Amino acid sequence: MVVVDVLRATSAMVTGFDNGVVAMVPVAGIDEALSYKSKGYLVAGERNGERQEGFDFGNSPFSYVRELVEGRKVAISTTNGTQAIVAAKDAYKLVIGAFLNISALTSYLLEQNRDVLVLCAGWKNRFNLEDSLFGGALAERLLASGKFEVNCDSALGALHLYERAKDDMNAYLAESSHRKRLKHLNLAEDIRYCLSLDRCKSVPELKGSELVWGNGN
Ligand code: 3SL
Repeated sequence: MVVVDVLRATSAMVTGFDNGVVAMVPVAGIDEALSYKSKGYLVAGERNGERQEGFDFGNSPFSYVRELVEGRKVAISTTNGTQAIVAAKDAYKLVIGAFLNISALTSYLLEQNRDVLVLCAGWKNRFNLEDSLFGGALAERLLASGKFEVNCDSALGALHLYERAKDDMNAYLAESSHRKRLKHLNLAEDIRYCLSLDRCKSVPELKGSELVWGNGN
């Protein structure tokens, strides 16, 4: 199972690992996240895009600077991304996807040689475009290997969307709800970064209740 929340939870996670985070605990609730402070964790995340009181930082990938996070553990709670992870925690294997790590993730999945299910976090239990674009991008790469086939309309739909959008995803998403939401919060730089490909090498994997670096590094 690949969990994705392109804007911005899973993009922040892979950036964190690439910058030296050693483990992340995704939790559903704000108080639960804050309870990790006394155990020496940094606490990160947001509700409706905004950092919560008592959190060390919000959900911007740019908050995960090496000087701050290297060697640290992070407890993270977000509006949708961590909810999806918690909901899927019993999957055979759960890994984190983003455009930022899509090549590393593709290699990892090809090595596993198992069926792949993409769980799009969406927004408050609703469809969103950006996570579906990621699903299409990943399906395109897996199909190109010749080792996978697509047997469901949701993957086909995602592939068609990605085909339309891939030359300029930022422009394609101009009218999408979460892009507009983040733009109002002055997060245009976050959006541009989260839509860029292959800036990270980590594939975080859930082991017990913690995400750790799951692929070779
Ligand atoms: O919903 C989430 O998990 C977040 O990624 C939302 S936000 O981009 O931080 O607003």
